[in-house]
Amino acid sequence: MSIGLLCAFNFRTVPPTPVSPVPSASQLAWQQLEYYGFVHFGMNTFTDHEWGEGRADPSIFSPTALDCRQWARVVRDAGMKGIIITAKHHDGFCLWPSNTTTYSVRGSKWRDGKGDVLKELSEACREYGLKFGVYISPWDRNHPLYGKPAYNRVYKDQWREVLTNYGEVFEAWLDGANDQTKRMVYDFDGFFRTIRQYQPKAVIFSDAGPDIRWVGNEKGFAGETNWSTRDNEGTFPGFADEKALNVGDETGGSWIPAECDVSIRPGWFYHSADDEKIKSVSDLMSIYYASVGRNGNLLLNIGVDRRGLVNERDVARLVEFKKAREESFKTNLARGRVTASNVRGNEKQFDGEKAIDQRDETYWATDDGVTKASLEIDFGREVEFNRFVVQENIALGQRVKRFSLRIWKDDRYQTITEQTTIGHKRILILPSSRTNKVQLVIEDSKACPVISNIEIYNATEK
Ligand code: FUL
Repeated sequence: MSIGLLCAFNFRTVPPTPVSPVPSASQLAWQQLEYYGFVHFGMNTFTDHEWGEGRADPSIFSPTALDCRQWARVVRDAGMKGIIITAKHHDGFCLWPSNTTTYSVRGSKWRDGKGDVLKELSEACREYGLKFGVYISPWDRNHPLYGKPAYNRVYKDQWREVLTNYGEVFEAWLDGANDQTKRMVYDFDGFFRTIRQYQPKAVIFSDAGPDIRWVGNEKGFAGETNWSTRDNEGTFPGFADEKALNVGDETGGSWIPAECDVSIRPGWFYHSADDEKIKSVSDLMSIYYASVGRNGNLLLNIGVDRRGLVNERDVARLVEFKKAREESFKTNLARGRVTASNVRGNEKQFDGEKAIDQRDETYWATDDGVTKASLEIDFGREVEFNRFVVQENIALGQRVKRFSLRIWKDDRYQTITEQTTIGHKRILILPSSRTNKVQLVIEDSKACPVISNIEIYNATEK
C-alpha cells in the first residue's frame, strides 16, 4: 500500500473523545428548544389566588371562551417552541377528567363537565408544531389521601393518565413546594420510574433533576458561570440550594442542565390587578440574556385569563419581545478569514471556519491536550459590535472553564472581557467596539475545546 493510501485510511484524525458526563439524546433535543412557554391556568385563575387551598367548588372553574388554539398561536408567534401546562397545581384541581379524584374539570360546568384542557391543548400544540409538556404538583391540598403513603399511588396514576392519553410529552415538570404540616413522604424514585415507563423520551424537571434542574430562582437568571454538570447525591425535589443550582458543579458527575422559569407578570396565575405590571421588553431581554445567554433554557410563564385566553396585553408584549430579539440578532457579522492557533490534526474538518459555518454539527477543535487556544476572525474591514455569541458542541460534554475575548486596537490585541463557562450557548453583552478583527481565547478547558458556533452582532437595544 502506498504512503498516500496509508495516510488516507489509517491516519485520519479522530474526533475528540466525549468528556463525561454528556447529555442524553432527549437532553440534547431539549437544549435546542431554548425558549418555550409555561401556562399557569386552573382554579386559581377564578379565585384570584396563587396557592389555592383546594376547597373552592369545582363549579367556580368557568372559562367563557377557552381556546387552546389561541394559546398555541400566541406561543408559536412569540418564537417559543412548546408549552408546559399546570395540569394540576397545589390546590389539586385537575384540568383533565382524572379518575384519581373528583376535583377536576369533570365537576365544573365548563363544556358541561365533559371538557378536557389537556386534550384540547395537546391537539393545538400538534397543530401548531409545538412541544407539549405537563406540570403536575406533587403537593395536593385537596386529595383526601394526601399525607398518607397511598397518595404516592394516586400521584403516579395521575402521571400515567396524562402520559398515556395525550400523545408525546416532551417535559414532565415536578415543582418542589410542599406542605409544612402533613409531612408527606414522597416516592420520588417511583415517580421518576413511572414517568420513564410511559414516556421514556420525556425529560424530567425538578429542583434535583434527574434530567433538568431548577436554576435556583424564579427570576429567570442563570449564573454567569453555569455548568450543566452537577452532583446530585442526596438531593431531591424541594431541596433548593439556590446558589449551587444557579451555577452547577464543574466536577459534577451527572448531566443536569438548568431551566430558568419566570413569569411575564408578578404572579404565576392571571390576576386582573396585574394588568399594568407586565414585564417590559427591556426586562425580558435581560432575562433572555441571563437564561439562554448563559447556557440555560428559558421557560417564560403566561397566566391565561378567566376567559381562557392569553390576555391581549401579554400577547402584545410577547410579540414586541420577539421583534426586539430579531432586531438585535439580525445581521451576523462573524465573517472573514478565520485563523486558529491549533487545529486538530491540521484537518480541514476541525478548522476555525467550522465555528462560523452556521452548521450545528461541525466544530473547531484542537489536538488532544491543547486546552489553551485561540481563534481569530479577521473581518477584512472595520465592524462595530456589542454582542458575542459562542457555543460548544455539548454532545461531547461541556468543556470550557475560562475564555476571553480580544479586539485588535492600536496595533495590538486588547482583552475586552474575561468569562468562565460557555456550554450550549453563551451571549455576551459588551460595550460597543469598532475593530478589524477579534480573537476568542480559550484560556482553560477540561479537554480540547470543541466550538461549534460563533456569531457577532451589533444589537440595537443597549
Ligand atoms: C412553584 C409553585 O409554588 C408556584 O406556584 C409556581 O407554580 C412555580 C412555577 O412553582 O413551586
